[in-house]
Amino acid sequence: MRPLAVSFSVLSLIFSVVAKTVTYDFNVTYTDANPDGQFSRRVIGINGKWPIPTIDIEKGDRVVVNLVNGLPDVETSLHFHGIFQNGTAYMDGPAGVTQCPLGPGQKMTYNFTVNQPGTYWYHSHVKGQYPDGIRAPFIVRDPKGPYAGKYDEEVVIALSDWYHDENPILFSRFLSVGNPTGAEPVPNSALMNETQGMPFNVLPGKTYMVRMVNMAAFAAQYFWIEGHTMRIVEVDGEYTEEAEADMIYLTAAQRYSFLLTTKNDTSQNFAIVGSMDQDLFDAVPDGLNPNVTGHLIYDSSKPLPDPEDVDAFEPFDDFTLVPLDGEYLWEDPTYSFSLEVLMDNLGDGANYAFFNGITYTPPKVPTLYSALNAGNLSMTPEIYGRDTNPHVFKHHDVVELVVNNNDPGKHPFHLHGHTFQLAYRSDDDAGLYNASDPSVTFSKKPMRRDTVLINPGGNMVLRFRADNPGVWLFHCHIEWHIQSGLVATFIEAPDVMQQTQKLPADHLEVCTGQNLPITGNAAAKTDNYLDLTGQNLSVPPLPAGFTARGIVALVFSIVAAFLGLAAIAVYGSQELKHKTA
Ligand SMILES: *[C@@H]1O[C@H](CO)[C@@H](O)[C@H](O)[C@H]1NC(C)=O
Ligand SMILES: *[C@@H]1O[C@H](CO)[C@@H](O)[C@H](O)[C@H]1NC(C)=O
Ligand SMILES: *[C@@H]1O[C@H](CO)[C@@H](O)[C@H](O)[C@H]1NC(C)=O
Ligand SMILES: *[C@@H]1O[C@H](CO)[C@@H](O)[C@H](O)[C@H]1NC(C)=O
Ligand SMILES: *[C@@H]1O[C@H](CO)[C@@H](O)[C@H](O)[C@H]1NC(C)=O
Ligand SMILES: *[C@@H]1O[C@H](CO)[C@@H](O)[C@H](O)[C@H]1NC(C)=O
Ligand SMILES: *[C@@H]1O[C@H](CO)[C@@H](O)[C@H](O)[C@H]1NC(C)=O
Ligand SMILES: *[C@@H]1O[C@H](CO)[C@@H](O)[C@H](O)[C@H]1NC(C)=O
Ligand SMILES: *[C@@H]1O[C@H](CO)[C@@H](O)[C@H](O)[C@H]1NC(C)=O
Ligand SMILES: [Cu+2]
Repeated sequence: MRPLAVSFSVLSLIFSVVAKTVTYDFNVTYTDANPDGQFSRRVIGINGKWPIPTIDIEKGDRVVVNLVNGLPDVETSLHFHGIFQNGTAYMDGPAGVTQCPLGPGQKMTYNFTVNQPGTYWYHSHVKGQYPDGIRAPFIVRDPKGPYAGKYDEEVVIALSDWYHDENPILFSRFLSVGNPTGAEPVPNSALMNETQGMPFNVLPGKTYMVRMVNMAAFAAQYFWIEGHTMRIVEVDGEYTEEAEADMIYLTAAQRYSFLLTTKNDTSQNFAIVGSMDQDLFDAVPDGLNPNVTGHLIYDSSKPLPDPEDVDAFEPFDDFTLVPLDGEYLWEDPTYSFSLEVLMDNLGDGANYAFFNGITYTPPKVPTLYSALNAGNLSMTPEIYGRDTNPHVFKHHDVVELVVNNNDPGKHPFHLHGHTFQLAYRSDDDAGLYNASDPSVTFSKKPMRRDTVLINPGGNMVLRFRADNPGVWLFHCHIEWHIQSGLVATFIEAPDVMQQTQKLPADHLEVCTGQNLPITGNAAAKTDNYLDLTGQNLSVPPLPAGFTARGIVALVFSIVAAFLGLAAIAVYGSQELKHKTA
């Protein structure tokens, strides 16, 4: 825990004069952990430890992460979620987009300055890897910020979900003909600060700035502190006008900071509760405890109460927040488009996710590298490949993005390199967005965030200004859906990027060291950027005449038969084990 405000502001006086460089040497390694106390397993840690370190800096600081992939068998990379990487787009981290993945034994340096205060996190951006443990908060303190004098101490609380099986095993079951409806693996438990029973020792009559981040693979969580009110002051790195809440809802990847004023008396301790949103789960396994409990401890000699049941989950609505800087809605979009969300089966019988009929498939050359090498063809979307789902913006375009959720599930959509304005979000099952519907009204001063929940069967409108040349992914932050293709690529002012950004030599060496191409279009063609022959494409659709429904039914019957046999085999052998044990 941090020293109290007095000593902290003395420190910040010393440090705020010159921005400093904060260096981290990270060797990504396997280790073992048992965070829910139910099951010990292999996890991905850093320098032999798990949980991995929190990055903790001040606004204006430079961060240097010397990353080594110490995993003997798989690739890795780091993404700094919510950090704009303004001028350093190649430091953003997603493999296949802004860099090549680091193969076993490879190293590279991430080096960037951070001029945004707030609560962020960092995680691997190689398919499905962070749920195995490589995820932690990234805090940018703001000793001169608008709320600086209003609290005594800052404290981080990270929520997450946890699986007993490793992601590659779960993934091979998820994206397979044996799972034609695309039911996502359900976590085994919920965690708070990567554990259960987290103690939060407090002093009476103080105000704490609590910085929360949900680092889950899948589950959103409702969060509340019994007997206390939260005063929200920040979401996803954007300050808000103070807003009171009894309960908040954090999707995977969202952040909230709130002020928490403690009581004057220390007669009692209080439960801190996180509860996974079970609407996300297709089937809730028997015995699943969706809740994680911690405690606000005023007096450690007093009992730690169990949480009381709440009757209904009624969390704070983030669309009612107002940005503290009062920024108005961007008017008159110059680039408007929509993304249609759908889940459907492809020819291999597995259930994929689509934006506008495209399931994301990585290109042969990282998209950023293509953009920097394509000369005047960089503004032509086709060169980035059909299945990267490319959209090219001109510098300073006012972008309006409509998302129509044709799926009955909730999805938390995240944009790299920006926060977007939350112009509009429909209720559940509103269908397609209709701009001329009189009931659609936009906020005048919409809140901005980098991750937003879309309602089941609903739609939303997001706006932002293309003022950050780079290549930025837009994707669902449910890791299962990233892996099944719910990703689009936004290429922003590549012409400007060509004039202002240069790839670091050590990043290029990561590619060349694995014989991966560093120039050319999505198909690695350098002679003619319009020739996409040999580009990576998704699995082809179902054969003509086969409806998705048909294959689902067919597969279901096969699977049911299989499951029947498998169940007999499993139960049979268990019976045997019990008898012999
Ligand atoms: C990283 O960790 C791995 C696994 O422990 C070890 O083999 C390797 O030598 C380490 N590399 C560096 C540069 O520390
Ligand atoms: C980080 O980038 C800055 C600015 O380009 C440079 O001066 C510095 O040497 C770099 N540091 C490392 C460790 O690469
Ligand atoms: C949660 O974990 C972070 C990172 O390790 C730590 O700084 C913080 O103090 C913990 N929070 C509480 C309430 O203990
Ligand atoms: C706690 O005590 C302070 C100082 O005496 C007072 O200003 C404040 O209103 C009290 N808070 C509560 C919740 O009673
Ligand atoms: C989890 O919390 C909810 C909300 O209070 C409650 O209804 C439910 O019974 C709890 N479940 C378990 C297993 O404790
Ligand atoms: C894309 O192409 C590269 C290079 O040929 C290959 O290594 C990679 O596996 C392909 N990826 C997909 C998803 O097709
Ligand atoms: C693009 O650049 C190439 C060579 O650099 C040139 O031949 C071509 O005319 C340019 N095309 C346009 C549309 O500017
Ligand atoms: C959109 O809303 C307008 C105004 O209510 C209505 O006339 C029109 O039919 C709607 N369009 C669609 C496609 O529903
Ligand atoms: C990036 O920096 C430029 C100034 O260099 C600024 O105008 C722009 O707003 C910044 N964009 C973001 C997303 O930070
Ligand atoms: Cu999703």
